[in-house]
Parts: sequence; C-alpha cells; structure tokens
Amino acid sequence: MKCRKCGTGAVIELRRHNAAFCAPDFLEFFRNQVREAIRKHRMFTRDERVLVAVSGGKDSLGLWDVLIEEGYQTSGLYLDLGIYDYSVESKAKCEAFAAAREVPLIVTGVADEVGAPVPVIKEVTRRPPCSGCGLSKRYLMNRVALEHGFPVVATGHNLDDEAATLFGSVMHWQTEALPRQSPALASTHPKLVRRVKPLYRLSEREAAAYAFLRRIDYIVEECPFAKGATSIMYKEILSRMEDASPGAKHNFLFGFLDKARAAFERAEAVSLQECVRCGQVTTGTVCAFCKLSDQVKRAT
Ligand code: Q46
Ligand code: ZN
Repeated sequence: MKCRKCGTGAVIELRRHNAAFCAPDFLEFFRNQVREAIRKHRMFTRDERVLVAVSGGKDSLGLWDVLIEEGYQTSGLYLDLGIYDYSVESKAKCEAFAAAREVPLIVTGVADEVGAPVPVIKEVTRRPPCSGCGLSKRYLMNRVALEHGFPVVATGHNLDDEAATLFGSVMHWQTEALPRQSPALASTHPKLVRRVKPLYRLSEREAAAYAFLRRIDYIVEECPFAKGATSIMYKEILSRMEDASPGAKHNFLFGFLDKARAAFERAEAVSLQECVRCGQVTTGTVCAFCKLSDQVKRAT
C-alpha cells in the first residue's frame, strides 16, 4: 500500500476515498477536511474566539488540536457530568491536554448547576441518563459561551455520529429534528451562540488515527451509560453498510444535507423567548433546564 500523495509506505487506507496515506500526508488530509468544513459552512473566522467543547475523547481533543495548530483562538470547555471514574479520568485528560499546550480550559460542573450529577438526575427523572445529560450539556455549552463572550461553540461530532443521528431521526420520522441536523447551526436569537461541527466530514476511524498519530492522550473508554444506547446500534448498522459499500455513510449524510434537508425546514419559525427564571432562550415560559433543576432540587 503506497501513499497517494508521495508514494512512500502508507499507514492508513481510506476505502471511501479510494486512497491510502503515509502519516504526514494523512495528517494533512485530515486538516484539509477540517479547513474545508470551516470554509464551506463559514463556521468561524480567525478574529473570533471559539469555545471547543471537550469530553476527553479522541474526537473533541483531536478537533481542538487541529484548531490550535491552525492558529485559531480557542478555549476548551469541559462539562463535568459527575459520571463516576469516567468523569474523573476524562477531566484529567482535558486538563493535561490544555496544560501541555498552554491553552485555557473552562470547567463547569453539572452537579453545581443542576443540583446533582448525571447518575442522580437519571434516578430522579426516571428517564434515560442521556436525556438529562444531553439537555444539560446543550444548555450549559450555550450559557458558558455567552457568559465568556464566545460567539460560537465547536463540538467533536464526526461523520459516524452525524450519520447515526440522522438515521435515528429518519427511523422515527422526527421531522422537527431534521432541519437542525446540520454541520453549522446559525444563531437565531441574540442569546443563542452558533454551534458548529468541523469534523463532520471525517469518520470515527479517521479521528482515532489522527489522535494516535498526533500522540494525543485521550480517554479510550466510553461513558458507561453509552452501552445499549440506540445510537450505538445505529452506528453498527451503518458500519456494516460501510463495509459492504465504502462511502455509504458519507452518501447518506451528505445526500441528506445537499438534497433533502431544505425540504424539512419549517415555514413558520418557532417563537423564542427568554426563560423567566434564568434568562436563557426557550419556547415556553420556564426553560427545560430550569424545570429539570427544580425537579432535582425537590428530590434531593
Ligand atoms: S449523553 Fe449519555 Fe453521552 Fe451523557 S450519559 Fe454518557 S452517553 S455522556 S455522549
Ligand atoms: Zn431557565
């Protein structure tokens, strides 16, 4: 196997691109895909400060690494979910990464903000852990960005994540979720920051290879609550399709983005208000996050 660029021995084959690369040329390919994502969706400029949401995993730390190398003004945001050893270890990985590169890292504890860590929220609400966790993460990312003056939050979602989310939304015909499936969500209210996913063109395997070749020390274990999540099942199904037909994930996601997404955009815009309690954006009177923390406080 020879590198497509320079002809020396390749370390990785990308069947989807019908190509193989040596280590330096793979790293350049990876960075090029990120550059293309940022350019195509006008994610952010060099004058803007970017808040990178990091979990300690290969995707988000890999993304942060690329953005630092590219000279963007970044800070990391680690949300401490309070999920046993997993959170202790993933926080340590983020802190070590930030310290080694001398970049700022903001740490916010879900337990401090909601009143309890994710495992307790799960008990109190009697709902799947990812429900309260996801809600808290989306809310806190936006609020922390606003409080610190960041116009945009970048997350490490990759092609596999995005294809699996799309698959889930299509399986259940969640037509309200489909227009929000995008590599870049604009700010639709002064209190909503932009949300972007610069790794959406890169697969999970490519993100793992990047982190490995860059010697990034990331947490390999998944969140203990990820086991049995339907998104994992969707990823497995899509990976089987990818094995049989390289490019299947890419075609599924990019076909939707290019050809179908616009058809699901709702004509009537939802009216956004500010939560009477916390001032963050909501469609009701009190936001879902304030309702969740009320429920947690009553029960604990
Ligand atoms: S949502 Fe669910 Fe994740 Fe939260 S509870 Fe764990 S698996 S961390 S991406
Ligand atoms: Zn609120």
